[in-house]
Amino acid sequence: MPRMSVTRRDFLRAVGMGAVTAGLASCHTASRVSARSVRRPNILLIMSDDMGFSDLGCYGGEIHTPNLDSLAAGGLRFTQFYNCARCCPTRASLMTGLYPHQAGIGHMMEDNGFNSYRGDLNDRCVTIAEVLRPAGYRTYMAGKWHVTKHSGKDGPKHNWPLQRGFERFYGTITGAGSYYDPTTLCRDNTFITPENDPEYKPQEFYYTDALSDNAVRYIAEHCRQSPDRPFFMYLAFTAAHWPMHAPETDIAKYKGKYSQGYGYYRRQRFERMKKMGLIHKDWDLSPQAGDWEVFEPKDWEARCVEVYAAMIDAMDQGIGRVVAELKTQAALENTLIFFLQDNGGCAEPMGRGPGINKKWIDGVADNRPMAPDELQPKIWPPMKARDGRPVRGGPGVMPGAADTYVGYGRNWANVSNTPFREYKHWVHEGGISTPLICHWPAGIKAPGRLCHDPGHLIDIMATCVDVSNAEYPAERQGQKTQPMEGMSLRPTFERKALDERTIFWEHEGNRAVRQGRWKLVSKHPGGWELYDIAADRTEMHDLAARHPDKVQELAALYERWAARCDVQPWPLKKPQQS
Ligand SMILES: [Ca+2]
Repeated sequence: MPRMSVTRRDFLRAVGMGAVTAGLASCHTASRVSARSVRRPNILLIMSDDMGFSDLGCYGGEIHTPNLDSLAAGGLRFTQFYNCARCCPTRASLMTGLYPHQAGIGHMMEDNGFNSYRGDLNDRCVTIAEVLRPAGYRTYMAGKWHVTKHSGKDGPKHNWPLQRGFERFYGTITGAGSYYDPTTLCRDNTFITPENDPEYKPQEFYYTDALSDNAVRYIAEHCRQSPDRPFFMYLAFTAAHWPMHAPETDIAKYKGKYSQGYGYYRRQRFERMKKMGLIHKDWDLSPQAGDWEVFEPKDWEARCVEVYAAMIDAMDQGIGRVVAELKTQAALENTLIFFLQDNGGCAEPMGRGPGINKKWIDGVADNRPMAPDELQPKIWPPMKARDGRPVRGGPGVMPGAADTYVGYGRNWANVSNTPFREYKHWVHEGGISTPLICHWPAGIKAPGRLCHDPGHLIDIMATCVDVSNAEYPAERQGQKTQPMEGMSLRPTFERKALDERTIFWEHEGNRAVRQGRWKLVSKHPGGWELYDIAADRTEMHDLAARHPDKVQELAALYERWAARCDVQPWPLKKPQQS
């Protein structure tokens, strides 16, 4: 059982539900529901934050993820699934089935003046929850939202989860913060703190555990209140985004496990991935970032990735508790579970600069402990922990506890993204490649398979609409909606191929087009590079000079897409007032 979070029994007792679930034989099963809804699965959409393509055990990593590995073994793993390279655009695209710019989130949470860059979901898009709820689904969310610029406690809240189709919400409106005191922590529409939430009283608050525990609670409540209806749940973990925060008991499992340096683990992952069939044996390994031999202090650098691994381990344990609850409720068989990641491993140097520690400590005005109702105003330092300690960072500050704030840095992100190039922000394969695990015993044939068809976040909406028999609305609140961009992944569940199509990316001027085996890609402000992804997915052999016609053809497709989605040149300039 989890060491910090409450046990399931304690938690259910705390919310007055212990006896209820004990007597419940099944939830949403054939004996209880109409023939039509029997065919409609529950949908559990799980997303993690700032992880690389090969971190999970079932994608070649050495991190202990037995629960996700088990879902993979009983389901389907995609080897060429793609996100949008960054938190906000990915979440906008995932929730709406559109490209991020079409949903109004072409960049992050700031309003850049263009309709495609408002930093707020627009009124011409709908969320998966808004589509499934009218079809009879109950809708729940636990986790990180990050698709509105209005993240203050008083809103406006028109784009908060409850106003965007979810009936219940526990999580954070904004995108980063302490795992022991998350900024913008909410229950439904109300800001709370880890100390003043009457509905959740763990021995020690840790955000990843809190999300898992509340997801378990929502499933139990659902099966008690609405056993004849399916549910849609969006469980958006912030693991393993910086800061590297994890319970000491989980970190201890990884003590000394990364002492051999970056290259060793990259080579190990590369070989395992080839054996597992996730990558082709003839692809080159992308260039090494960092030299372990000269890096100092090594014990600090190793500690950073030990905590990173522990964060993923804790998330996997939580997913295990969620799956166990589905089993207890006899609902696992007909629940379609997706697991995916929002962008590639993160090379941002947060909390790693040699001069920051003094600045951060000096930046905290007082060391008074925070009152139980006092909201954490900061998403990064200078800030203090709830007990008043100033938060520290920089080389030598061992991360993990609430008074530390450190990222794991570029060199470990390079390991996370093995075997690919680049990171979060960029649209080379290291920035946009994600695992996608689909698990649905009642709906996926030949479990344990890999699927090599390319897919993208936009396909999740289309798949949800397909399996739920929901109707994608032509209008929302009197505004005409934009049509879905993606295609249902359901054929892959039945061992059929997806139709070929063209997929596009733009983030901060980094651009890409994927069509069949070809990918045209550019790292801002550079020119186009062309890769044959079937032969060279690690993007080591640029064929642009050899195939100028192909470059021209794909570039023209990109320009047409960019115009259609109102993608603006980077860096953005405020539009001229007329
Ligand atoms: Ca992210």
